[in-house]
Amino acid sequence: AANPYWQDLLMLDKQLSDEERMLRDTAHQFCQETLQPGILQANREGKFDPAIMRQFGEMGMLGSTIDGYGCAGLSYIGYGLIAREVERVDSGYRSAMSVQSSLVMHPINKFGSEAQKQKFLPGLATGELIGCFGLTEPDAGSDPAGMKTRAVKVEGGYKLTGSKMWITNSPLADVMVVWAKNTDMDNAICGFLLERGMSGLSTPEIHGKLSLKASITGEIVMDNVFVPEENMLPGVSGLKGPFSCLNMARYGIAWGAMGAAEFCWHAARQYGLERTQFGKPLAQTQLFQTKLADMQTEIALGLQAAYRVGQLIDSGDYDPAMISLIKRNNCGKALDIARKSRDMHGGNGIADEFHIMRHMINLETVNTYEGTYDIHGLILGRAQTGLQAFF
Ligand code: TGC
Ligand code: FAD
Repeated sequence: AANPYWQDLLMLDKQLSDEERMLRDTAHQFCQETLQPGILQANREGKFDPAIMRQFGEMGMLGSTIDGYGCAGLSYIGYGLIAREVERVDSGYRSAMSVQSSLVMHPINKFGSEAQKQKFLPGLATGELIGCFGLTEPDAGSDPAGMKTRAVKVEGGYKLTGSKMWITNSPLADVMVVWAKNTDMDNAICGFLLERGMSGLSTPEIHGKLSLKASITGEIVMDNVFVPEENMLPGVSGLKGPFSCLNMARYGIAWGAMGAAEFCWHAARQYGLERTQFGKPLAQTQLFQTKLADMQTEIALGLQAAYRVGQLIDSGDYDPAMISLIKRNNCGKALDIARKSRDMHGGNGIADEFHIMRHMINLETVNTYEGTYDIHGLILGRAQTGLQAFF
């Protein structure tokens, strides 16, 4: 008989508190009952239903680490456990949840004025408002310092001109956290809260994506958009503004990628138990078993690492390099696991009903956004040698 702990040999379950286990189980049930049944069709049609944001809101899954303003005030371990369950269904749904939480609500909460918090956080927490985060540009991806978007001081505010590319949820967003060089502050990068309806602002959808199809992605095009002074984030300037948001989102991705990987691992195991070739179950062959062992190992280690970083974030002792370590490792390993699982499913592996190839293709994006695999390697390289090799 199989070891009863095969899914959790390092017993992460026992490291969690009763509340954390309950949170995980509630998130699991919601994701499996509410999100999983519709994902096949959503992915086929390339559609993101904004009602999902309101469902996340009802479940307390938006801005869940924030205290007050209608948010749940969870620990970062709790946030990670949620991300893992959402991404077990689809990386695009986890994207929607983590952009809203870590890249929109977190900067407003951390760097915003009280008036900005009151105005935006409660609506973002319920999902009535949808937010997005504009850092990347057509000519500035891995190197956001090269951004061209400018904020020029005018009476009562700023005029923003430029364009942001590959922005999750921008076509649906009511509020957009946009990072721009402030010409009034020696071109320091500042954050601005743009609102739909501002003159000169448009958010065209990007079509033709083969990955993350159940997530909507677009541009933010700004042609002299007037942004009132009170919509500038007062609490930060410089690249540490956007990067400190990315720390939180990247941390959630490290958990989320393990959720997608677990789906692919469990499916491969089940498929191997049920599928017979050459007179015996595939799961009884040596090649199949060592592949399953590799999956089990990387997932158990990846979850432990994410848990450890969560503890350090919760105790205030974290360093961004440790987040690069788990974002890079867990995304890269999840992608490898999904590719292996695809192979182990044979021809069925390419059928969308089996969900494996969707996860695999999604993980290509997850391995690229929020700092590519290689960029996080360079961050880790710099952190141990003191030498930067970016340029
Ligand atoms: P560098 O000189 O390293 O730093 C500039 C300033 O920023 C500070 N800093 C950080 N602060 C907090 N957390 C971090 N992780 C930080 N990293 C750097 C740093 O201390 C410095 O502060 P100060 O006060 O001295 O000025 O800047 P660099 O230009 O050399 O950076 C290089 C590099 C490669 C590390 C950086 O550019 C990078 O991380 N590039 C990757 C870009 C990226 O991740 N883009 C993500 C876009 S958003 C997205 O993908 C959302 S997908 C959402 C979804 O759907 O889930
Ligand atoms: P590039 O930076 O051009 O990199 C191309 C290749 O070159 C990569 O392999 C990279 O690792 C490599 N490379 C780059 N520099 C170096 C170097 N110095 N040394 C060695 N190799 C190097 N951005 C946002 O701001 N908000 C969002 O909501 C958002 N959502 C996204 C959603 C999707 C579906 C996708 C695909 C992207 C999203 N992004 C978002 C953008 C994402 O963060 C960028 O795509 C990512 O940071 C990489 O930038 P790039 O695409 O310009 O690639």
